[in-house]
Amino acid sequence: MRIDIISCVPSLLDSFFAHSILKRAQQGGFVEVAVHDIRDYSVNKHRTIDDYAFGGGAGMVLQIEPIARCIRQLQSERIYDEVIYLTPDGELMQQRMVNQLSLKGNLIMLCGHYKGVDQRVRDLFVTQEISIGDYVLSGGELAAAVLADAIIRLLPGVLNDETSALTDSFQDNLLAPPVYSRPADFEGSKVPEILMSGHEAKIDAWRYEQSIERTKARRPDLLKL
Ligand code: 6GU
Repeated sequence: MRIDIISCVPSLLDSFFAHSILKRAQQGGFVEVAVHDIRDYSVNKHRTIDDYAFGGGAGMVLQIEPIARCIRQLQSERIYDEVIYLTPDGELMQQRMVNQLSLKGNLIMLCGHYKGVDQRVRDLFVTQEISIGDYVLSGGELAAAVLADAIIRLLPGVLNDETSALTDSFQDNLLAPPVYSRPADFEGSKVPEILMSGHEAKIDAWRYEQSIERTKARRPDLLKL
């Protein structure tokens, strides 16, 4: 998979992809991530990328020309499955959507800023609009990082067996059960006996039951899906 992220603050994203699982995923050849600075595609010598909104009102709008040039450059290099715009008025990000995106080959992620992008970018280039939650961030970069992280960890080979994505919360609309490690007794606070019984079937049953209980208590809405 290849992910191209278009941003006017690319440095916000660079360090995110340079660490931990995302770094290993790239080094292992499972994903290629490229971050592009919209400013590099500006059509004037001052490298401007935003302007006042027609009709007035507070806030600057990211202009269509630099974004169009950047997207067209990328599309001349390879075929993209989706051009995703990260925006608070997009479709709410869910694990189901992430699973589907993880099966694609090449993705563009466009990060908005200020008052957003010129509507014509959305009309002419964007194929999918995604929000990561009902709150407003100052830009789409964190949202793109969240989405890319959620996708990349699902790519075959990125996680090993021990960190398998199959046991994640949400993969079966259930929250994950509690986990414990050594010591078995921390100042009188003990690990449930069953986990140390060595009885695999009983442990699986206990974990499943804990998942159900947790989901009922914290996210009853998930059980109705
Ligand atoms: Cl994708 N962008 C911004 N700016 N704020 C958000 C968001 C995206 N998703 C939730 N809040």
